[in-house]
Amino acid sequence: MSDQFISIYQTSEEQLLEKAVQDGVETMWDRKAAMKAPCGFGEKGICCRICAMGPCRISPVAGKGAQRGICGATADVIVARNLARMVAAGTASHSDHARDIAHVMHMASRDGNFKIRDEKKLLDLASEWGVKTEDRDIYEVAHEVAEIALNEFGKPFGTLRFLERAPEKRKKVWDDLQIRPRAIDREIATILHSTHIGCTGDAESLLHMSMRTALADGWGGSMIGTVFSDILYGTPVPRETESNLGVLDEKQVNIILHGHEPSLSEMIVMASLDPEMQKLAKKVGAEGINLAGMCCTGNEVTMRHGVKIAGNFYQQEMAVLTGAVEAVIVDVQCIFPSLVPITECYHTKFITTSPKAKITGATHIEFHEDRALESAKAIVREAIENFKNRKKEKVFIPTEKSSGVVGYSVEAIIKQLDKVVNPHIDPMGTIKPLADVIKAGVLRGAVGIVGCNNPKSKHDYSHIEIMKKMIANDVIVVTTGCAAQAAVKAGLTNKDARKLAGQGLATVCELVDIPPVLHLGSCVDISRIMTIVGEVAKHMDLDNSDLPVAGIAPEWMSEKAVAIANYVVATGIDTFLGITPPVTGSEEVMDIMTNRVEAMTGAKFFIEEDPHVLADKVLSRIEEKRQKLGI
Ligand code: SF4
Ligand code: MSK
Repeated sequence: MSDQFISIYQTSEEQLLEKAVQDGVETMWDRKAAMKAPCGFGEKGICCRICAMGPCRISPVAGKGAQRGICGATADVIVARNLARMVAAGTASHSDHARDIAHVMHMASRDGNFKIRDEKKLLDLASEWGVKTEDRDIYEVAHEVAEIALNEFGKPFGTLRFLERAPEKRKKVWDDLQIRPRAIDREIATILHSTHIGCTGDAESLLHMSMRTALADGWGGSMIGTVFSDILYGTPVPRETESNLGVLDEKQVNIILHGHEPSLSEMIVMASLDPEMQKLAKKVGAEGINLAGMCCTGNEVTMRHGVKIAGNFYQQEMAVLTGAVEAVIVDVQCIFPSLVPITECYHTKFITTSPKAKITGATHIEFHEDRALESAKAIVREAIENFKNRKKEKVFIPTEKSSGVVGYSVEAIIKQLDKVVNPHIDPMGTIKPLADVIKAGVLRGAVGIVGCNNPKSKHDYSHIEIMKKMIANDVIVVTTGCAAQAAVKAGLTNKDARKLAGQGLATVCELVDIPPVLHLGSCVDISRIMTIVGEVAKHMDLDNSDLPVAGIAPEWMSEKAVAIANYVVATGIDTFLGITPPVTGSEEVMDIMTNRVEAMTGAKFFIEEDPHVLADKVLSRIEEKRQKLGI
């Protein structure tokens, strides 16, 4: 099934790139070619421009070129400092996204646009955080909980609340290492301070601080992003969707929703269902409004509303190349500025909505949360009115699309697992069945496959090859972000994909009625993976690092991915990177990441660009862990 997909997919990709040439459009491939060979210093992480005495490019090869920067910083320090700043930027991005969601919850009201959709989750969180709930209006509770969350960003004392959700053994590791993050903003500020000229000059200390900052993402910003989005917009449940550019519809107004935060996209979904908007679409000659998601926004709206997915990160330019998109609506993160010149070649409107991510040349229609639906309608109206400008002769929509099931929140997974016991007699409501099948060896282990697309790797190829190898070897896959969208496109989140699984996994899939690859959501939803791993560890009275599990980022590209990789390792889970990070210029940093960090956190980084070799390494590490556990 997926082999067939890969060949089909390449055909449509090639067709669109040919169309780009005919239409005189420049794509990322033209720009990549113009870039020629990448800068060797940047690639190794040994270029420093932190102060104006530099930039300093140093050569760690003995006797050749500068050995230290002008201030005396070594390759180890420069590489570690650059990496730490990537972690800070990644943590800031996920966490600022979460802050906005918490603000939205603070303004939620019964008669407003933003409502509480999962009251149980809110009440559970309120009791976890010691907020009184009896005899109180649910919105009063929501506002107090939101205020506590907002204080997690800048509180002067204490450490992050969600850390308490981790297994006791993991908390002890964090305490021993003194890497429990304090306030989220504080960790980001501290690491920026420590990487200023003339501050920390020790690679190990920088990587140690990076882990603390990254944990402020995984167990702070990202977890707040996930939990608060569920409370406001609903905890996802499994539902069918379709993915790939074939979801675009020639007869409808096509709107691409791209970016990350669900607040805007939720309102666009509501606005597009509004009878006034539907009527307007008919009036301009369209059969309706077709929303299609992209990147993490795509994941947010598909798992809560079944909105189809146009594609992942790499396909943002491709979507416009179809000539059939009336508007690309974006908020923050992973948006190519090239969408300006490329949309100018067609009738497509490129609409930015966040003051945090304005792009020169785009149409900026600011999304105001306090009049959210009104703002969303204004944006949708722009798209509809643009339908009449579509040039029929420029339209080419590839036919490829796949169906799949998305929306496996932790709650949904537990509910499915209850199917292994008789749900009418004794629903367990716990992760026990998963722990049992892992212990018994029916499943050898579990992996999270996450992250982006990167032109250094063939589009989606590493994601899909690694997923296929995992499931064939009875390793269940959970996936988020653009990797999850690759899985849907390849048909791997389809329940039929159990045909590709080993016997043990196929049996579990059949009993529990799940596909072998579970779509868990967007990048911030990696916090769901941390939660599941933690629950299995608690159930088995183990630490996360004892479990036969791993994190894999086959085609990562963003600073957010660097933060994720660091918090996953700090959480005790091995992380396999399919793209080499810019750290190879320092032997010490490489040694810490791929070796010494294991003695600290029980997990380490593996760097391997060949997806097949990477998959073999994951499988042998999983067996190593099983052997240690005697299972
Ligand atoms: Fe050069 Fe040091 Fe300034 Fe970096 S901080 S640019 S290594 S002088
Ligand atoms: S959108 S961070 S390209 S996964 Fe979250 Fe995709 Fe990576 Fe952006």
